[in-house]
Amino acid sequence: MATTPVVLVTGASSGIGRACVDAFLAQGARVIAAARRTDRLEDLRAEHGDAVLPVALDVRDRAQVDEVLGSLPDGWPPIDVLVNNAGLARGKTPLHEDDPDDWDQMLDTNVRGLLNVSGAVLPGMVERGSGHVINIGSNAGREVYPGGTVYCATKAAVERITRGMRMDVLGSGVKISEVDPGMVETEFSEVRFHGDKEAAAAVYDGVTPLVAADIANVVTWVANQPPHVVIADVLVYPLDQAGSGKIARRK
Ligand code: NDP
Ligand code: 8X3
Repeated sequence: MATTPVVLVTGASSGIGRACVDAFLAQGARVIAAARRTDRLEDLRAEHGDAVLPVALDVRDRAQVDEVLGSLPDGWPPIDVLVNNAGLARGKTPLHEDDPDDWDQMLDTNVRGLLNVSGAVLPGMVERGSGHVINIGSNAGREVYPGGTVYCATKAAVERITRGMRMDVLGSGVKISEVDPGMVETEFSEVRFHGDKEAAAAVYDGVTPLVAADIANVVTWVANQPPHVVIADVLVYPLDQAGSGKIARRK
């Protein structure tokens, strides 16, 4: 990374994204923190001052992504590291019982959103001959589980896009990596279950899940490798997980 790298984190208002902001700041980076909930980003700015640039961004909106990332204040670009983290699951019902609006939200955020942001940032990296894109996938991209059909498909798409991107930029000096978390306790399940806190809490019942900082720790490790080293992908589980739904619950 550059001496004082500039890192763009999408989905910086919560969970893994928020933890990545903290971890990169702790290493002396400057961070562009992007999400829709700007009140939370302003809190980040209040806590960390000028090292953070809060940016209101809905990754699904390509025109907004191009406009916002194309008009960052002087002194912020170029972006050295992009953490494509914004993402979500909606619902956990069989496909034939799903609300199609949930499919759209997952596909638009996890796949099109990642492409929109990458499309705005990658050309500059390739032109400069340096930069690092770190995509947050999931163990769910490596397998599928009942009720996770579309979410798993979006994360499988992230895995394919990551591999393809790496081939596309080969020889340019740009690094492409993927970090695949297993079960991490964040707002993820609350979002998945449409705000049902009880259903969300049940996901972590009797388990010691990962916390967001565990993943941020891996993301910064991936970002801090020597110039000639690329961590292509990493799968991170809590001790009590061996696959999607394969969880040891200790009561
Ligand atoms: P959280 O719900 O805590 O955080 C999700 C973040 O994504 C929020 O900051 C949210 O911000 C942002 N986001 C959602 N939609 C959009 C959008 N349209 N535009 C911009 N930002 C958006 O969940 P996690 O931290 O757990 O999730 C982060 C990533 O990790 C996701 O890609 C998820 O799929 C992945 N993951 C999570 C796992 C887990 O067990 N928690 C396991 C494996 C992968 P806002 O609402 O303010 O826009
Ligand atoms: C989130 C992990 O197993 O709930 O990507 O799909 S899982």
